[in-house]
Amino acid sequence: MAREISRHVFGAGALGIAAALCVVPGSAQAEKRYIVVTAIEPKGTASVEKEPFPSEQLPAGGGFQLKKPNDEGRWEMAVYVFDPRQILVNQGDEVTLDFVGINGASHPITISGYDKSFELKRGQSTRITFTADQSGTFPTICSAHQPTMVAELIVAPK
Ligand SMILES: [Cu+2]
Repeated sequence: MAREISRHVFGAGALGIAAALCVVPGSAQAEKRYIVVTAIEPKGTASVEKEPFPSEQLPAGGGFQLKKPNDEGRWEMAVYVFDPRQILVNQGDEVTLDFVGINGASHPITISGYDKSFELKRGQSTRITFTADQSGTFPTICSAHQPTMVAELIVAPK
């Protein structure tokens, strides 16, 4: 039935039907999306005996955490990030982002373009629900841990 209608409307054979089905405006169904976004701090440690403590400065802003060698000569490198760092949804989707604080006491977070600001604390989950009505790329930023703690909310146009 659908094939007959498509042939009638587009009259271009099998390839035409496939192309037409992909580009019919408004055909994408809005979905409910639930995505967990964790605030985490991957770490690496080393001993000065095997790896010298780095001498180069890292960018300021709180995102990079380089700790000097302790009494045993062990030093540590860490970085605050979101996981995932890119969140892809479709325009029109009803999106719930469930932010979960795992590492770091507090994260002041803003989703620019969608006017969402909140503080995420360790041990808490903060759910942000909205309709992704604007397409584009919207930075999601923790102001306490820059330049590393940035995720992109990418809303693909309908
Ligand atoms: Cu943070």
